Amino acid sequence: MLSPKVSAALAEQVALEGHASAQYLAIACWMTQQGFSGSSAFFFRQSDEERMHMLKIIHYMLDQDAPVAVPAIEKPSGEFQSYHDCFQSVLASEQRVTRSIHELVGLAMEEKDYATHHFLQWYVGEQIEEEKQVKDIMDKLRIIGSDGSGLYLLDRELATLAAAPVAPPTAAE
Ligand code: OFO
Repeated sequence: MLSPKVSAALAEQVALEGHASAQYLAIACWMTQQGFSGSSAFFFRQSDEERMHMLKIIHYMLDQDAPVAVPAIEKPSGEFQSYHDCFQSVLASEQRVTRSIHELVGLAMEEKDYATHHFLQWYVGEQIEEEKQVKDIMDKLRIIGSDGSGLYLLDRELATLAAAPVAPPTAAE
């Protein structure tokens, strides 16, 4: 049984994961329009993955008999100045999600909700990986600068990352 505070905070997290999914979908569209087919595939996959993160929380709430209402999703930004700008917005989005997950973990501890605390550990680990992945790509972008051949090679590299399957959402790990 979840406390009303924890239920409300999980519902906000559902909306945030949904926003991240929509944001990555907008980036995938921009990448397609600019001819970056590998990066586009990468962001379509990232969008699917964020949707799975959203569904995983919904399944957890259902398993805990908590009330679930599908929230409105904040409109994503569709305006990007450059390839680099897309990754700046991805890093900002991931850092926002990380802060929110950490606040949720703090709330679960305050409420002595050990089940939710345990459930959230998966997200803590996931955010460490996702932030590292974005920072690694941004490091490469710093080296590449505005070199077209470098961007071409990075785009091909992201195509290989896009090939990994997205795990289905199950509440328990
Ligand atoms: Fe990387 O945002 Fe989901 O958890």
